[in-house]
Amino acid sequence: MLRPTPFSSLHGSNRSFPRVAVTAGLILTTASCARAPAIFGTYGLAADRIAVLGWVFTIVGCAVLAVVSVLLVMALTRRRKRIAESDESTLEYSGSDHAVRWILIGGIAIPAVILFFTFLVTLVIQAEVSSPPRKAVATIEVTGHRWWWEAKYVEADSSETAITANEIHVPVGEPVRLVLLSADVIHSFWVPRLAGKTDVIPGSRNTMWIQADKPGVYWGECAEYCGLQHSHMNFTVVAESPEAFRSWLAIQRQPAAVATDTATDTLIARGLDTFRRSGCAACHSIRGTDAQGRIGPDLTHLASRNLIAAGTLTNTRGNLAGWISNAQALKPGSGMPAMKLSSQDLKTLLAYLETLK
Ligand code: HEC
Ligand SMILES: [Cu+2]
Repeated sequence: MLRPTPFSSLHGSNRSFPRVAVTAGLILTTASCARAPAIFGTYGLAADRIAVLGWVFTIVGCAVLAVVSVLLVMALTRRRKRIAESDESTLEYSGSDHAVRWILIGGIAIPAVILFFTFLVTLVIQAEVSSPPRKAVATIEVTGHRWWWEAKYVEADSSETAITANEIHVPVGEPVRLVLLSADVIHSFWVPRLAGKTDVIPGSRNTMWIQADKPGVYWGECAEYCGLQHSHMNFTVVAESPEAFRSWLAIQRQPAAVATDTATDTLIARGLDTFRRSGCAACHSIRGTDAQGRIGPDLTHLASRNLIAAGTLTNTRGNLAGWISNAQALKPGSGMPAMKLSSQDLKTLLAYLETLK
């Protein structure tokens, strides 16, 4: 009888290894199909040009790989010529002459031409995307925080400034200038379908521009690892008609709908009171009230946003309740502490927050 060796289990797993590898490979490839590769489906001038650059490099790279592979196969399979004793010296001489020519042309001249060509294409496209085709219609100061984005619409009159978080509205078909600032570490601002990445560096003001050619909601993310919740540092760019954009901006400039003493509904008035008593104002601002905190997102128009916590949750009553009660369970390490509120306080708070349209 064959006794199982200590390695029998290993043999078993070895045999199933190809199956595991194929399954894992399939899962990975189908997972990547869930969303079309964003950099090739572009909706903005800058991203278009970058996609062209991507294609040029892909095609040139594939062509070089194909030619080199064919040469390699030829070199491996070619049979060596037998060198006759008598004219060994002459053959050797012509052989090395041949080799030198291969090195000069194939190893230096052709690569130099290819590299020069790709360098030129890069320079041209870099120049094209460095500035917008027209004067930007708005300037937005975007500040990266661990782990969310603040967007401030810069106006000549600072009382007109609108501040929001993680949802940047822009007019469709118009270039918008972005000034990128960081409150802590290096982040990177990236909306793959609209433009290339730009790093967000503490102490410096990097600028870029974006333009969306079609109305829609474009997904953006932080593209520079910045700590525990880096993968939950997302945002959206909402491109809408210039009229819709202007009316959105007009609302965002306004102070909160229900300010300090105008709350007539008792539930809502008690909610604002809960907000004050619970220490939320230490970190959050609600313009039009005495809440002036600057650590977390401005909540003046919280109810107008589709997502909260930098794209982590949809903005529903249930998610808001869960977020406020235990943000640390939903986004561990985030700057928002778990707030222990009584169910009555939470109810009034939610009623108030829902008025912040
Ligand atoms: C110590 C500071 C701090 C306190 C206190 C605090 N928050 Fe926050 N809050 C934050 C930070 C930071 C974020 C951003 C978290 C993230 O997305 O990573 C946040 C996010 C939020 C958001 C999501 C906003 C958005 O648009 O994504 C809501 C809503 C919110 N807080 C409500 C409250 C309420 C209500 C209270 C009081 C019961 C409160 N917070 C107390 C720091 C604080
Ligand atoms: Cu980041």
